[in-house]
Amino acid sequence: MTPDTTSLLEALRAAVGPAHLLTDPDLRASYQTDWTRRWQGEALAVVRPGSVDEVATVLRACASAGVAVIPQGGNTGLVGGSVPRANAPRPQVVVSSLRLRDLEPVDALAGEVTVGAGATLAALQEHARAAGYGFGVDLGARDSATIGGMIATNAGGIHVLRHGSMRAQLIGIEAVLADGSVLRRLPGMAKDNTGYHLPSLLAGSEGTLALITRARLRLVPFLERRAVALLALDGVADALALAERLRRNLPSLEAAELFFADGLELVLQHAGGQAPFRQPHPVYLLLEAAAAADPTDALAQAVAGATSVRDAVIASDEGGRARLWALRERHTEAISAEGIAHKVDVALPAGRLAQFVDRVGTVVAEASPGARTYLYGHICEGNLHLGIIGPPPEDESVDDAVLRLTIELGGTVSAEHGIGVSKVGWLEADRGAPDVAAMRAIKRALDPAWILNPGVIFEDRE
Ligand code: FAD
Ligand code: 2HG
Ligand code: ZN
Repeated sequence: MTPDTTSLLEALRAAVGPAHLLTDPDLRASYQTDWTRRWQGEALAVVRPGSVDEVATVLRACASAGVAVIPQGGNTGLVGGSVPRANAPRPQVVVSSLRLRDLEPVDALAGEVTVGAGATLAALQEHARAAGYGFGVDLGARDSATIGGMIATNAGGIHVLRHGSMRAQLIGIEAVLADGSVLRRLPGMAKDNTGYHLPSLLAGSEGTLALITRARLRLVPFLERRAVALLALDGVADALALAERLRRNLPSLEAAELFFADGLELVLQHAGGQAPFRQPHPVYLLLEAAAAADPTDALAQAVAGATSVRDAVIASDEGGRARLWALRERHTEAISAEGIAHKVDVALPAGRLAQFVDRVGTVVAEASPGARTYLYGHICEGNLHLGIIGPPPEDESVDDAVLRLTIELGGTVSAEHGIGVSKVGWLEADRGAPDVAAMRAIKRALDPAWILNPGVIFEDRE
C-alpha cells in the first residue's frame, strides 16, 4: 500500500512545528549525503524534533504510515548508515537529533552526567572539563559527532586502550522505540543489575532498534599534563612490540596510533605543516601519555631503551602536541581530498596484524590494479583503517577482497565504525548464522514493521 505521505507530512509538521520539518530539496541536501560522499538517497523530509515527546510522536506517525525512519546525528558516520538509502522500497524520513543537545549539570559526586543525544562530543568534553572531569572517548570528528551517534555506532577512537569504547561509558539511556514507547533509565548508579542492560544493547545498534534521545555517561579524571611522542620505525612488528611493552610499563599511556610513510606524505601535501623528521621512515607510532603530573620524562624513558626507534620527537606544550596529532588525525580529510575513498575499518588479532599489512597491498592490487591504499589506525586494538582511492564508488570488489583477507586472518570486518550499509553482506561471514539469527530476532521483537534504519546491519526486511 502506498503511504499517505501528505497526511504524514501534516502530522510531522504538527509534531515539530513548520520550522523543523524540512521538505525543500536545498534544505534537505546536506542530510542526504554522507561524510564520505559515497552514499546518498532521497528523503521525503528531514524532521528535527526538540524533545523526547516530539520524537515519540514522529516515530508513531512514521510507523502508522509505514514510512522508514533514518536516525541522524552529526552525519560523520563512515559506513553509509546515517543517510537515506538509494532506491529504497518505501519513502524515508530523516530524524535528526541535533536539537536534543541539553547538557545537564555534572553529577560531581557520582562522576556522571546526563546529556542529550544531539550534543556534540566537543560540547560534552568542555562541559565535563568545567567540572574537573574528562570523558573517556575521543575521536577526530569531535566537533560534529554526537553522543547519540557515538552510542549508536559504539564509537572507539584514540583512548580505547585506557577507557574502552562508547559502550563502556554508558550507564543509562533514554530512547524511543519504533512504536513510540519510551525506554528511560538514567539511574545515577554505576551498579545496576536489574535484568537486561538495554543501554548495552542499543550501543552499536546503528539506529535499527531505537532512536536514542538522552544518555547517562561515566566521566573520568581530567588529566591536565600530557606529552606526545612521534617515533620513526622500520616496520609494523617493531611498532607492535613497542606498543605492547609500553602498555605494560607506562601506566599513563593514553593513545598509540600507527601510520605509514605514504599517509604522512599525503597529509603534509594537503594540510601543510612541516615534516617531523629529516627523512621519511616506513612506519610511525604516535604515543600520548596523560597524568596529573608531567608525564614527559616517563614517556621519554619508556621509549629510550627501544633499539627499533630510528628517530623521535616529543612535545609537551599544547601547540607542539597538536602539530604531532594533526599528522595522524588529518589522514581522513587528506584522503577524502584525493577522491571518494573506499573506507575499510578492520581489526586483526595482534599476532596477525603485521601479516595483514604485508599482504593487503597485493590483495588490493589484484582486485583493483592502480588503486592507492593508505593505512592508519589504533594499534593496541589491532584496528586498521584503509582508505583506498581509485575504484569507482559503486565497485565493491576491493572492499570484498580486503574483508576476505581479514576474515581469513581471524579478524573482524568492523572494528569501530559499524556495519552500516557498506558491510551488510559480510555480517554472517564474520558473526556466524546463530549470532545473526539472534540479532534478527531482537530486531523483529523491537521493530516488527522494520521501519528503523532498514538496510543497515541487515538487508531491508526478512
Ligand atoms: P551519524 O553519522 O549521524 O550516524 C551514525 C549511525 O548512528 C547511523 O546509523 C545513524 O542512524 C545512527 N544514529 C545517529 N544518531 C542516533 C540516535 N540519536 N539514535 C539512534 N541512532 C542514531 N569513529 C570512531 O569510532 N573512531 C574514530 O576515531 C573516528 N574518527 C573519525 C574521524 C573523522 C574525521 C570522521 C569524519 C569520522 C570519524 N569516526 C570515528 C566516525 C564517526 O565520527 C563515528 O561513527 C560517530 O560515532 C558518528 O556520530 P554521528 O553523530 O556523526 O552519527
Ligand atoms: C580515525 O581513526 C577514524 O581516524 C577515521 O576512525 C578512519 O578515515 C577513516 O576511515
Ligand atoms: Zn579510528
